[in-house]
Amino acid sequence: MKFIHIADVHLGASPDSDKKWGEGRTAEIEESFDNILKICEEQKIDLLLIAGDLYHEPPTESMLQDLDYKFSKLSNTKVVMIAGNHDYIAENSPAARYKFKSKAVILPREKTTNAYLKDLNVCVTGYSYGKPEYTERILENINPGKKGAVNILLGHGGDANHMPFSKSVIAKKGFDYVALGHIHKPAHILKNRMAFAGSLEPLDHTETGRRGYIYGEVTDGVTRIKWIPSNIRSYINMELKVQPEFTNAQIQDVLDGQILKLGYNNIYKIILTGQIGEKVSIEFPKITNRYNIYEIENRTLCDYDENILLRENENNLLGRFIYEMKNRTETDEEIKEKALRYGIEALLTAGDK
Ligand SMILES: [Mn+2]
Repeated sequence: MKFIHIADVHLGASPDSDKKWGEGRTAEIEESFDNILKICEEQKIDLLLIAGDLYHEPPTESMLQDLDYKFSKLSNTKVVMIAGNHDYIAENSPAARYKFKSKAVILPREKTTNAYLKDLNVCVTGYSYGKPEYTERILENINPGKKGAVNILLGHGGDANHMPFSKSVIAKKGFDYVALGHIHKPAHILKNRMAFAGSLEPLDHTETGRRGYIYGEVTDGVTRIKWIPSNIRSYINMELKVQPEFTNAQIQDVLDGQILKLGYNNIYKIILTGQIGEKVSIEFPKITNRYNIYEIENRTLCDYDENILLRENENNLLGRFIYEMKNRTETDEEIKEKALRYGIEALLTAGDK
């Protein structure tokens, strides 16, 4: 039995809507989900598990119709999903009433239920959110639904306000696999038995690194899983090291080289390190316009001449600091140099000499 486990797709979300790449992100999130359905079809996946927050907000009826249509095109794959805290199923909401024409199942709101898939001999047990928060330890009270079947738990949560649970309590229940959602960073928390798929596309700049899905197989009672990256864009924190003699053109060169290597599509936070020359005025908008730059953090030190600074500040804290540092003998040269630079920078920035 081959399965794919995804979670936290957040269809309908529009991250970075104020940035130039933000406009296309909603469509890209959907494209990423469509890619999963394509993989299901091509690899004849038996079961697609969606562990909550497929939608960013509770879906409308027309959204469910579109989803149903997409699922109806899968010739081999059955779908079982739960609602999470974002797409919770309120009483009498479209999701509470909707009857799928395809073979997909959304487990009902606010009760432990299972879907037994006879031809696969798989029993998926889970609990759909009916409201945005549950502090109760609901997942810890769910047991395998059918003896002799492959038992899967579909759960969403893991923090204090979203069905907190202890991994070891759930591990003892005897599920063949526990497919989790809610935590956006993918995490394989119990070997081949329990994992957070993580978000399918990163949903804000704190979600750095790759995102994707879990591919699993259950053969003769043995489960094996593997996380596979599949996201269209990643957030990357990238160091850009400058040297005092660098001009704008040289900085551009270094940046071009690094981004070429890491991917033009990705969204970058640039962390500037090294030293910027005293006479260089860097024109960042000009340099970074051709890329997706979320933010630039300047951690550079200016290229000061300590001797001039020392002469000009003989009678104040800055001068004393430089004097003391330069005359220290016990420290390693590199550390001394760094301490001197950081200290000068701090004192100059504080403006309190
Ligand atoms: Mn969630």
